[in-house]
Amino acid sequence: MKEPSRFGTVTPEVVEQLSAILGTGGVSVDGEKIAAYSRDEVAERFWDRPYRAEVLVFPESTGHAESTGHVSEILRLANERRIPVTPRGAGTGLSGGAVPAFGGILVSFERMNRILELDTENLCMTVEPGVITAEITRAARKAGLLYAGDPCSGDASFIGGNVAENAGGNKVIKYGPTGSSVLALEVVLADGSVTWFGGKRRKDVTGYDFVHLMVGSEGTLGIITKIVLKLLPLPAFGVDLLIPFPTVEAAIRFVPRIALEGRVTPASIELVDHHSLSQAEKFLNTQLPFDQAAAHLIVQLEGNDREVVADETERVGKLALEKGALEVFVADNRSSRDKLWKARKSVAEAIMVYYQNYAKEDLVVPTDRVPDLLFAVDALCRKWRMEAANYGHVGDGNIHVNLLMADDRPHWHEDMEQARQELYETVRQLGGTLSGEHGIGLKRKAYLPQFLDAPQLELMRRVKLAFDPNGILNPGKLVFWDKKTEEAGA
Ligand code: 2HG
Ligand code: ZN
Repeated sequence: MKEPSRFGTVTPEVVEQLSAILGTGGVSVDGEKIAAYSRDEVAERFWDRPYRAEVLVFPESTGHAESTGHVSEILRLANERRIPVTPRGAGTGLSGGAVPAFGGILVSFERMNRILELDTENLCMTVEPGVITAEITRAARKAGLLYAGDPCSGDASFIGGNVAENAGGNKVIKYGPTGSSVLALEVVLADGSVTWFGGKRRKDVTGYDFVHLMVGSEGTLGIITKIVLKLLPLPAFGVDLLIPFPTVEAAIRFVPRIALEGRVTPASIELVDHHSLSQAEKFLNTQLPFDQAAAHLIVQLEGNDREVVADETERVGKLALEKGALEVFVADNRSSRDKLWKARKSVAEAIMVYYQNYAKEDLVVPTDRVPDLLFAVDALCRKWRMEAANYGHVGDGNIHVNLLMADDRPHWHEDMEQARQELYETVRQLGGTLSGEHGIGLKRKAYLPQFLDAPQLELMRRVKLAFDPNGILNPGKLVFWDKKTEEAGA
């Protein structure tokens, strides 16, 4: 990535100006601190070099709820001086979206962390981007309401990052990804001006749908400073079914039967294959039933009528056994449900602990092609002497294929790149796409032209230019600034 010449640098004078905006406590040039904040969950060894911001800033909400505080002033300064600005949430991202590819100013939202309003009349909540996702869930629940976003990293991730990447998670089949819960956004544009997209409204065709253009735009179009989230009534009853299968294919083939024959829409249908489960079990020092099975499905059912939920549980359970499940375990109390989900949500972290060289993928294919994808992954692993852990949101056709190397071969990175390239080609042929919920970021950008055609890449460039004429907002991510960077894959 070698295109930094169009950017200004962070001089001591710029640091002084930033300190005048934020106070000295809001600005850091400490090398160690900058290094710690200049990364996300993608291992640094994945990059060809370490990426570092030049200065780290911590905007705060300055007083009353309508103030965008510091962000507007930071952007005005950065835009005048052509300094890159990278927004950062909690650093739980899996695509390098918050990694400052061209140095510049790294904006941490950890001090903009207030829940501003819980509006029970309009069933919505207004929050700042630095609120931890699980706090939103808890605050809604206290009022008998549901915030439906449920990324696996929800205990740590910030809502701003969830919106910027359009995080998915475990309840997408029923409620959609983060974007489906976003009603409105306050956005600071590249020149520091402030606008609201959307409002506390369930319908809106007054102009382009900028709310959902912003969602998933990875900080490349504007910086989000407030978010209005849709809430729903909290379902009164919930049950999780843990269903082991003798083969991964049998588990996957069962998924569409739940809707078609069972006439049920679960809140979640998750897949955990044997290798994934054993990593989580080792990590948590725990054991789930039938853990020698090739795959487990977790099916979550919920509703307001106990009898209806019990009836659906019965139907899905019976159907599963008819379709070859080894057993059906029903978790209907807090501790058994928590144990199940803890195991599911720990797979990603466990893999990072036990493997040094890995690639975490976020592939999506039409649901009926998931078995083909996994056959191809098997073949790929044999060819490249790798292992795979396959798990994730099978109800959405979104599988986290994790390519793992048990050895520490010297050219691991080259092998991994080749394997990823081949994997992506298979995904493309299956009618799938590159990322369902983790985003493109730095990690997948070079592969975008495999999935988006030239007119679309050009359109993205023009949209970017309209929002951010100087290209200062999270440069290096999602959009090829010009034909030259596209050809260089940067
Ligand atoms: C999950 O579903 C997360 O567990 C992380 O999206 C997936 O790291 C991964 O592979
Ligand atoms: Zn996921």
